[in-house]
Amino acid sequence: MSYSDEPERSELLVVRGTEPFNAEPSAAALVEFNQTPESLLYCRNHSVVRQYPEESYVLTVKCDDSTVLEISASELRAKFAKAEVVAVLQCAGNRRREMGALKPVNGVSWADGVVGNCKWGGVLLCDLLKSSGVSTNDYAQVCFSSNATLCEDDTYYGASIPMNKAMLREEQVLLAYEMNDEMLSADHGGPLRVVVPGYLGARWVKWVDTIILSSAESPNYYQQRDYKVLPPEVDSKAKALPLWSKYPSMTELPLNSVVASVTPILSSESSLCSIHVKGYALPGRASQGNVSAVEVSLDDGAQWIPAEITYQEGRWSWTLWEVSIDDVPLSGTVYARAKDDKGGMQPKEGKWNLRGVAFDAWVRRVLCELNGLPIVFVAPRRMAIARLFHYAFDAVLISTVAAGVRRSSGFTPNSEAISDPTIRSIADRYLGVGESIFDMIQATAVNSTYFKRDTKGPR
Ligand SMILES: Nc1nc2c(c(=O)[nH]1)N[C@H]1C(S)=C(S)[C@@H](COP(=O)(O)O)O[C@H]1N2
Ligand SMILES: [Mo]
Repeated sequence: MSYSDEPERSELLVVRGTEPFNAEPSAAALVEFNQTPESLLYCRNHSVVRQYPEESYVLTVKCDDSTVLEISASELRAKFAKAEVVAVLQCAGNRRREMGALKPVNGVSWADGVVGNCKWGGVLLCDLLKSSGVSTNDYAQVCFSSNATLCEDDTYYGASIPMNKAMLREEQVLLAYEMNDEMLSADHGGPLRVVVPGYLGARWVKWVDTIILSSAESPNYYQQRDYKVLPPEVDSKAKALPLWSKYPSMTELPLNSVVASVTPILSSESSLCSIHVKGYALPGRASQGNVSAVEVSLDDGAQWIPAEITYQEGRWSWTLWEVSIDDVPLSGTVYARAKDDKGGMQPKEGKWNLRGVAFDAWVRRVLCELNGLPIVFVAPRRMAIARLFHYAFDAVLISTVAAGVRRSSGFTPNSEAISDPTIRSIADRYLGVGESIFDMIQATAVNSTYFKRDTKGPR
């Protein structure tokens, strides 16, 4: 496998590995968009990524070993009605880093950005299978493979889903060729990928070239030996080895929510501040319905404040939420938890497992640095933009007016002008008198194309 021919990637992603390419955006940036733009959609690969031309790309449908249909990707697009679905794609390893903090786990050290809510367009798998004339009732599983390249752990990438999921129209399982109204890019599986609303990303096979109807699940490594929740006592690869076959392959991920950003609004008169908290929530099992409420707590779960749900689009989308809270101390911890339609609730503790998958504990996020997060001073007029391109890592944004930083020459902060001693010490520590705020933002936002492009500073 040679990684010399990979596509260009968005600078808004934090790279967790280059061979294969694995990268995620900050959750703070993600929640600024109802539908995730491609520049903020994570990339998760077990192999090289290549561009395959649509015209010569052939999809083969087989029943066990015998081929029943061969159709090119462009023919597929021309012949069948287009179906569209807004569905959240999530890697099972989302929040693995938090689980790994309980006890080390195996896998890419993902934070909470391996998730994205996109509009997918393509052919319903049930339409294709019906038109092929095969007797789908005779098979229990639909297996997908991408034989295009070798993978890290197998000679191809494969996954499978139960036939009843595939054949129910309302489950909207797609062979997608579009994402967000554009042709699917190579990074996200173009010309053809599987979209399985409600299932973990690992089943959304990219560059799919073969569909096999079978009585058994896909024999592929990623279906049989990975993406399974093993019990907590299995804490080494050696212990896991004889057990993989005894545990079910993952399908749906649990009800979840994440605090994506906390923006404090400070006042020079008070030692308290207001905070604006934003995040996303994800539905759990389809039988439990969708996310019905999200609540946040500032006192370790004693009291809960309801958040406002600002976006939810149908059964398969994520939920965005936000809440403003006044008179809170300058440092502290924000927790969030989600509830579903059937009264289910996100658990306080998440269960540890060796592969670090399906972590669903109440999420916490520290309020202001003051404890560990960098502080960035932002001109009020730039606040919206700063939030939009919230750096590809966590930072606390403080409005320069709220912080008492005045404009002296240009945007050079004058720490003398800062009345609040805490804020002044932060300003001294992070800015240094004489350094312009914008240079500071640029230095901090190393991964932000926006800040890189505009070098002139605020006007
Ligand atoms: N062919 C192929 N399909 C694949 C993978 C892969 O490595 N190869 N990774 C899977 C995993 S684990 C996830 S989470 C999603 C990621 O999709 P994305 O890269 O478009 O975000 O694709 C899935 N489909
Ligand atoms: Mo994944």
